[in-house]
Amino acid sequence: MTTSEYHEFVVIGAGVGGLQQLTRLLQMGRDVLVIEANAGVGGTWFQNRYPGCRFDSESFTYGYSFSQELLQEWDWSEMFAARPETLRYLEHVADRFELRPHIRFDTRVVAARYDEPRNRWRVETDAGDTVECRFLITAVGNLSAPTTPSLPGADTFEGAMFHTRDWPHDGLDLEGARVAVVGTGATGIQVISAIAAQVDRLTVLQRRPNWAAPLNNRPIGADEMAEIKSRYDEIFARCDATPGGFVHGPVEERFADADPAQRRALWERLYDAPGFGIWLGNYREVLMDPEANAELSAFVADKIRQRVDDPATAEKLIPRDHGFGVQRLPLETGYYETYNRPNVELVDLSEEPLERATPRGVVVGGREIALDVIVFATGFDAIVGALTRIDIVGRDGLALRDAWRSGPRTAYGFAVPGFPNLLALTGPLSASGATNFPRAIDTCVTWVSDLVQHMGDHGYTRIEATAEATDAWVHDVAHSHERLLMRNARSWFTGYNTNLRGTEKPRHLMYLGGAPRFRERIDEVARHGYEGFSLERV
Ligand code: NA7
Repeated sequence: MTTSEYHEFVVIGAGVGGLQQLTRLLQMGRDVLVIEANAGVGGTWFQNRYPGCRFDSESFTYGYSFSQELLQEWDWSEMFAARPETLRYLEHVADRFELRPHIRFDTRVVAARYDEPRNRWRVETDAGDTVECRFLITAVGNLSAPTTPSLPGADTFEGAMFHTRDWPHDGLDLEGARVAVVGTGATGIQVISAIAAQVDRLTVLQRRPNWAAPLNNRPIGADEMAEIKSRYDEIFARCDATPGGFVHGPVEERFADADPAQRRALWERLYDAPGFGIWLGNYREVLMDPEANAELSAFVADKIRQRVDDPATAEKLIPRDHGFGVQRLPLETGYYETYNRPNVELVDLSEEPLERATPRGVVVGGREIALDVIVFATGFDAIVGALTRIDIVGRDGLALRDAWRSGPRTAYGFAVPGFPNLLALTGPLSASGATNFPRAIDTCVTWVSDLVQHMGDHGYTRIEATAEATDAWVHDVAHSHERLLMRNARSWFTGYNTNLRGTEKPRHLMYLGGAPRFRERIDEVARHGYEGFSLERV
């Protein structure tokens, strides 16, 4: 049965972004419906249930900063909380701010069409319902559209086979199981480290190794949590000041001014310290200058050699095609030591290609490996995929998929010419993909909420990014890549993992100029009456 209802705002997704946007709009007294595909709130933290899933952000920088009461009542148990705790936190937020009545669960948005004469979006769900709204806000997640390689014979495999995002919600007994994990990104590295001791035999199918560094997690005791609570203003101010929105920002000292012994001393300290320090709290030059990067890469390669007993295996785990930190750095707990276990085998797919699945397992390099479980930790169609998987059609029948066929184009990640009143909370070309996500979400929710307040105050009912402002931003985003070695990353940071075929170049999916500059820029746009956007009363 088709029903039609109207809300001023429809928000797609009840993850970290959708929940904050909903809270803010309700505080502003607006009429909002959130449509969520899952049965509960939490987005990424609801969906990803694989063993080992946890933050790489310090827990106390991941929580929302918008409510002092919330900050003071919530205790984090670890520096880097595991998924169940994060999900409990987001459920607590949903309860505390009475968000659930405004969320329609178990409902997936499949299409959205802009009805120009009525200046409304018609949102279609997989339940066959249509909901109309004035503003459509997407909070669909940057890493929520999984990619699974097509493996010949996959349908004949008699064991369990799934993407990490679809890890069975009822859990999976791995005791005595023969398991293969395909992929060694941040997810694969967490899964591999978490399950190696439980399973009978673990086969890691590695296409390319990734650089990884220790998470150095530890519990947060009651005294330390009280101390953190007393410093939240300072902690969030620090996050606001760093390019990545973390407590870690580049050191002031220049790489060239330090001698090799001083560099080594810094790197030893960072390697043993919690979190992303070795990546983001390092000399600026290590992510910009190939020589500085090579020296740091050699330091980390030696760490891998020290931690892995078998020299041949250690060499296979050391990336040769990119330097340290050029791709998103996975943080690990005992990952390299996993390969010292007798029940773990590393298969280098460049030597033994993954040929096919059979009823009993997989064939690599002509040999069959018997398996009970195949786990695809093969990543996501990042930043773009969750949006283009929805059939979004704007003005004059223009489909978002077609508008972005040769790469996403947005004004500041928020808006796309030809798609009036569609606001992507952390869309392509935003800074959020490269930022401690909730900190970027906070920036973006504030900006979007101020925008709709401004529109209401002035009687505007339609907003659309201009083509000129969008072109200029696309150009600025490209420019933001030029200084960084990351520009060549063959990973989800550049869409290389899914969007590119053959000889195409990496794409620009995010602004890499850092969160403070992004914030300055979008605040300036707002100060100038939303320069670069056409605002109309229709
Ligand atoms: P990533 O970082 O995109 O990693 C995916 C991994 O899967 C990576 O090692 C890929 O190898 C590998 N992969 C992808 N396709 C294949 C095929 N066809 N065959 C073999 N191996 C393959 O995704 P994650 O889920 O680990 O992490 C995503 C983000 O989630 C992470 O950065 C955090 O922000 C949270 P490749 O390196 O491309 O050769």
